[in-house]
Amino acid sequence: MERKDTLYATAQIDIAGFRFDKSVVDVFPDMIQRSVPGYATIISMTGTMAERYAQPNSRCYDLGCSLGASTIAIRDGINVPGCEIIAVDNSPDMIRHCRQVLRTEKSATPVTLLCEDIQKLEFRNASLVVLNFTLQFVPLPQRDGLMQKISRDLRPGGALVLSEKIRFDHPQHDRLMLELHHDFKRANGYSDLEISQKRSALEEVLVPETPQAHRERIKTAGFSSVDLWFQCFNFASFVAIK
Ligand code: GEK
Repeated sequence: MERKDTLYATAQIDIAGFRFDKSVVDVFPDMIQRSVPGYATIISMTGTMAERYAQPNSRCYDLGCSLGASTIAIRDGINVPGCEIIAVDNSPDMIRHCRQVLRTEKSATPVTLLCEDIQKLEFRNASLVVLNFTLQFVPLPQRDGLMQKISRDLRPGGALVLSEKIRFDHPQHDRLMLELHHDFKRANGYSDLEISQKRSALEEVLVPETPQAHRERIKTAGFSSVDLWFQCFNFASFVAIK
């Protein structure tokens, strides 16, 4: 049964930096649903992207797969023969649990699960690379290199789906989006204490960038086009084509 996220419900004296450990894994589906506006839409449309962009006899990568929600959507969307999905996460607790989740789901498309840092990968023969809320956890100076590798290895006509928490240059607009996100969390049952303690835990761990910064990185890396296909408050998803 899915457990409710109460990790930040009681006051903590010292708030440690957020980590994807066993305590997070246990509540992850509830946590992400109640924290990320549009999460269910983004996951289901990731399947729609797979339907359109997965090429026969190619690989689809799900980077930062957590418990496999995007992996399953990709798997359900693929309708060409000979595809393989590579799902990657550097949290051993996530990978362990994801393996159990995937075992209960049957499909003709094989999934290889890797417990690895996505920065160490090559993306040979990829037709689709999905980064759903993962790039935001990669240290800033390393994001350009990762994007360049993805662009270099993608097949022509291949696609990148990048979903992120974003920030805005205009301070008033940034504040408004932040407040609307907090309203969303409050409406989903999180208290002010939970919201503020989680915010502290993520402070130096999740580093959002502006939509312009994402577009520039993606274009500079060599993609032929990039645009937003979804946004709700300070959460957005881009699709880029090589
Ligand atoms: C979903 N995509 O449900 N290498 C590999 N994994 C990483 C790295 C890294 N360098 N950094 C972070 N992660 C999922 C949700 S969650 C988003 C993704 C969130 C992993 C980390 O362990 C975690 O499982 C995932 O990226 C981010 O569609 O919790 O806000």
